[in-house]
Amino acid sequence: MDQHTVSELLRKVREVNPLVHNITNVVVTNFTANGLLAMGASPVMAYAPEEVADMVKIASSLVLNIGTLDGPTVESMILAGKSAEKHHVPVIFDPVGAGATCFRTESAQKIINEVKISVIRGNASEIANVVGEKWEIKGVDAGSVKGDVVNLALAAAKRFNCVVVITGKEDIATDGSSTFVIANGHPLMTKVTGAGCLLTSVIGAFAAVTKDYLAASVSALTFYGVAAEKAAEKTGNQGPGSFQSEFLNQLSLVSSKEIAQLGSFKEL
Ligand code: ATP
Ligand code: TZP
Ligand code: MG
Ligand code: MG
Repeated sequence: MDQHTVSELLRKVREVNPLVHNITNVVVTNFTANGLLAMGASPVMAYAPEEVADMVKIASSLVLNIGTLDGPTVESMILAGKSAEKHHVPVIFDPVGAGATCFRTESAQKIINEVKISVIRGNASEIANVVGEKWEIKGVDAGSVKGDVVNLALAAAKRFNCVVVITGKEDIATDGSSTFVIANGHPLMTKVTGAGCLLTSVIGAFAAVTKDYLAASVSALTFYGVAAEKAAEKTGNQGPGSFQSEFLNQLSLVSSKEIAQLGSFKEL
């Protein structure tokens, strides 16, 4: 794939305006809805066991995020996930904080075992902990990365038979055979809570318009990273508050032409 694929999938998202059903955490709910709206998708948050299966039926993708999980919400996620499989809706999973507590690790593994997942996106520690490696994690933030992130992503993709995305300074996306490294992004992203969670939902928007979930992931990562770079260029000396609102602006403003100029990824 090349920058043209990214531009074309972004154009398609903005044309189709896909409904992305999110079961996410209380920290990032508003930021996620605004980010999806800005980029040209249509967000809905719905958690009740009485309605999740019906909401998934009319959605184009389902995003599951365990950032502020509790027992009943995990059960809702599994109900929604089963409905997604029945209705051929892709599921994108963010195992926020896996490894920080046993409840998070075990809930993440339960969701992966019971739901057919198309893409898992997390920081290196979260992905390591879901595959049973005990990499250090500080709450929801990755600890210092000590292992080989590409091998970790490959192992996870093969184990779970899905696309795995590991983010950080550089992002990795693999389906277990083809692997891409995406260089776009900006360190100010680490100063905005929900930067990772919104990215998972943005992958959901791209996965709604193609069945090639690796291309969807690489496209989402490139688009998102370019938006971050443009926001930093405009507001970088003003601090995270201005950066956060300009980042939302850039999710709506980044054009196909800018992706062709600024997008930076390579296949390993
Ligand atoms: P963590 O909680 O460990 O920060 P996260 O779930 O917030 O993880 P990130 O890894 O921060 O997710 O990724 C979110 C976005 O921020 C991605 O697009 C990623 O490329 C970008 N990003 C994160 N750190 C950097 C960095 N140091 N330089 C450039 N971009 C970064
Ligand atoms: N605590 C529980 S969920 C959450 C925090 C701070 C948000 C994490 O968002 P991200 O995208 O992983 O930074
Ligand atoms: Mg972060
Ligand atoms: Mg995260």
